[in-house]
Amino acid sequence: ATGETVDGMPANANKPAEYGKAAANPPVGQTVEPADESVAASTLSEANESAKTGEKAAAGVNAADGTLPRVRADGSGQAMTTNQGVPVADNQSSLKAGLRGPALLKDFILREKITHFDHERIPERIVHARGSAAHGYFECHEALTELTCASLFAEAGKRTPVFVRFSTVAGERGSKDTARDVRGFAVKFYTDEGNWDLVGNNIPVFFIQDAMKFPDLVHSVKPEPHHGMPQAASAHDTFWDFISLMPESIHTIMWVMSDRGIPRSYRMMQGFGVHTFRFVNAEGQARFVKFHWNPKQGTHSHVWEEAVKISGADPDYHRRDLWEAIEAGEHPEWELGVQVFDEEQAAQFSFDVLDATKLIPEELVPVRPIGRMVLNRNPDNFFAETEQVAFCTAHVVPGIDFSNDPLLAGRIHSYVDTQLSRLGGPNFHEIPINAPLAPLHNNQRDGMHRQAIHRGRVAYEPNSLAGGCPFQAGAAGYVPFPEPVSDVELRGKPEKFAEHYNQAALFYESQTEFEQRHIVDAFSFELSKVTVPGIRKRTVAMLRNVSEPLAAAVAANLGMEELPDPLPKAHEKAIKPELTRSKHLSLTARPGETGIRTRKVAVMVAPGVDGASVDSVAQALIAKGAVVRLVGPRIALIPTAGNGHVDADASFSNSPSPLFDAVAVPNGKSAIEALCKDGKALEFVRDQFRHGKPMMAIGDARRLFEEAGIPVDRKDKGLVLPDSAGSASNDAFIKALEQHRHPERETDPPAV
Ligand code: HDE
Repeated sequence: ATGETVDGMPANANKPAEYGKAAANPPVGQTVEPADESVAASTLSEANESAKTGEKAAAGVNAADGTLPRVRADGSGQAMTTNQGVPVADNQSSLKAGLRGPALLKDFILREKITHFDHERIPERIVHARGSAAHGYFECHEALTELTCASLFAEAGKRTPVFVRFSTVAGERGSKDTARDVRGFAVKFYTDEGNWDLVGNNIPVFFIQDAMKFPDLVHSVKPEPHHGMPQAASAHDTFWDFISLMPESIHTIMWVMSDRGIPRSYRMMQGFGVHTFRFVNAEGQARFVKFHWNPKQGTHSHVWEEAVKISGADPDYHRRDLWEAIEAGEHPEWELGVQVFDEEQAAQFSFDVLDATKLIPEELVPVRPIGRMVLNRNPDNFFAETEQVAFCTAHVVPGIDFSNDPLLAGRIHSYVDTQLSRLGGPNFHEIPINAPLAPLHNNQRDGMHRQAIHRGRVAYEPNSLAGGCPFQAGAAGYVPFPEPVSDVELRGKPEKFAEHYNQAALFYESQTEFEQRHIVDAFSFELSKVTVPGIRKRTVAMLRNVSEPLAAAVAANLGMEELPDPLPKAHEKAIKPELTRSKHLSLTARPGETGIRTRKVAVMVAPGVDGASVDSVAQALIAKGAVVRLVGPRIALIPTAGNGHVDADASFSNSPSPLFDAVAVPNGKSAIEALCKDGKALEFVRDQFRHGKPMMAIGDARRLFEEAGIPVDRKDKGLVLPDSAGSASNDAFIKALEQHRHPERETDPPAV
C-alpha cells in the first residue's frame, strides 16, 4: 500500500487501524520504494555509488571485502521479525486485556524490544570516547624488505585495508568536536599476516614518561569528580595543578596550547606513532623507527574563538567534515613516513629515544616516505564499526616490534584490558570490524558471545588426535627481537629523562609569530579559568624555563605583578640540545597540495542580489573544488535583481560564520541595503574578519563591510574588494583562500 502522500512523502496509511475495533486485525505494514534511490544509497560503498560523484568505492581495497559482508543487514522489502525470526504482526501497541485494560506480562514481543533497548549502550572509552572513523587502504611505495619483514611493506604498490578512528581525548562520547585537546589517530591495518594497530596521536609527544602516571593524568583532566565539570576542557584547576607539578608534561603542553590543539579538520592533521618502535627484517636485524602521517590536505587549524563558537553551532563539526568529504569523493590522504635509526645513533642524542616526551628533530633523522593511506568509504553503522572497533597496541605483526619505552610497555596490556570491560569479554576479536582478514586458528575456546563453532575433539597442543594441528609456525611466526636484558629490578628513570625543557623551547622558538601569539593566548585563557592563584603561579614558574617572553606575556595577561622564580630543574648540569630551532614544527611548514578543495565558502545572498555576480563567484570556486553554500536571512528561493531566483540553502541562523572558511558578498543594491540592517549578516562578516578568513565584497557589498566596522582600507591580502564580478577578482579571492587564513590582521583587542 502506498498510502496518501504529501509532496511524494508517504503519509502513515495504517494509523487509523491502531484504534478501537480495527486494532484486532492489524493491516499488513506499509512499504514504499524510496522516491529517490540516491537517498537510500547515500553511503559510499562497493555496491552503492556516491550520490554526489556517481563513483563507487574502489573494490578490493576495503576491509568490507573480508569479514564485513557476512554481517551486513538490510531490511529493505522485508517484514519485521523478533530476534528469533518470528514475524511481528503489530509494532504499535502493547498486548493488553481490553483496549483500556492492563498490559500483560506475557507480551514477549514488547519485552524483547524494551529489554534490547535497555541494554543497547556499552561503556564509553575511558579516554578518546568521542571519535569518528572511516575505511580505506594503505599502499606501499617500495619494498622495504631490507628494513622489515612486515608483509604490508613487502612490495611496491601492495594495498592493505585499513580502518582509521580519529578522536578527542578528554570529552565524553557526546561532547563537542572542537575542544582544545590532543586528537587520537588510530589505524588498524588488516594485513595478510594479522592485524597491526598503530594507535597514535596528532601530537608527536606525550604528557608523561611512565605508564604509572596515566591514571593520574586522566583523572586530572576529566571533569572534576565532585561536580562533574568541565566537560571536554582542560581549563580547570585539577589539570593545571597536576601539570604544574609534572614538568615532564611541558613539551606536550606546548603542543596542546598551540594551534595543533584545535585542528580545522581531522583531514588536516599529522599523525604520529609517538613511541620509538622497531622494524625487524627477515634476518632478525632490528632498527629503531618512529612513524609519521603527513596529510596531503596540509596542516590547518581554527582560531580559538572560532572553535568555541563552532562547538555551539555544530558540535559534530569534525565528524561531519570527514563524512561529507568522503561522500563527495574527496578522499583524504596521508603519506606514511618513517625515521629509522640505530642504537648507536640513539645513544648520541642529548635526549633518550625511550622517553615519549621527546621527539627526534627531522634535522637529526629525516623522515622517509614509505607509503600512502587513502580513506575512501564511510562506515555503514556508527555503533557496529566506529564504537566497537578495538585498537590495541599489543596488536603487532612480524616485522614490527616494541622498544623499551616504559609508557609503551604500560599500553601493551592496557588496551586489551579495557576492551574486556568495554566489549564484554575475551571474544571481541570476533566482532566483524575487529576480525582479521588473515585466517586464525588456535585452541582458545568459549567465553561470552563466542561466534566461532570449533569442530573436532581437540583443543590442545601438542596433540596426535588432530595430527598436531594447528601447529606452531616457528620461524614463520612472530619472533620477538632478542634484546639482551640483564639488570637489577628497580623503580626509576634513566638520567636523560630528567631534562624537560629543551624541546619545549625548541617547539616554541620554531613557531611563527602568530602561532606564538596563539600559544600565549591559550595559556592565558586556560590559566584564567584556574581559581587557585598558586597553580597559576607554578605554571608561569614552569614557563620561565621554556621562554622568558612567553612567561612574561602570560603573567601580564593574568594580572600577575611579579614573575615567580623559575621552577627548580630536576637535573643539575645543563644539557645542550642539538638545535634550538627546527623548520618542521610550525603548522605553516605543511600547506598541503589540495589548494582550496573542500574549503567551505559562504556566498551571502538577500532579495535583490545580482544573480550574475553570484554565479560568477560560485562557478569559479566550484571549479576549484571548493564547497559553496548560498547563505541568506532564511532558507528560501531568493529573488535576484533581474527576474531570476537563487536558492539559499543555508541561513545565518543555521549556518553561522564559524562554519565557513571564507565569505563572498555579491553585488546588488537592495540586497546590500537589507543586509546592512540585518544584525546577523553584520555579525557574520565581523566574525569572518576576526577569524582571519578570506573575504570578498563585490561592488555595493563593500558597504556591508564598512557598516560592520571592517577596516576596508587596510593592506590585507585576505580582503578582496572589486568593483564588479569577474575572473580577475575571483582569481584574487581564490588566491587569498589558498592561504587559508590571514592572521596578520589579529590585534589585541580585536579591531571589530
Ligand atoms: Fe591510550 N588508551 N593510553 N594513548 N589511546 C586508550 O583504549 C592508555 C596513550 C590512544 O580510537 C584506551 O580502547 C594508557 C598514548 C588513542 O579507539 C585505554 C596509556 C597515545 C586511543 C588507553 C595511554 C595514546 C587510546 C581507552 C599510557 C598516543 C583511542 C579506550 C600508558 C601514542 C583508540 C581504548 C580508538 C585509547 C590507555 C597513552 C593514543 C584506556 C594506559 C601515549 C588514539 O586502553
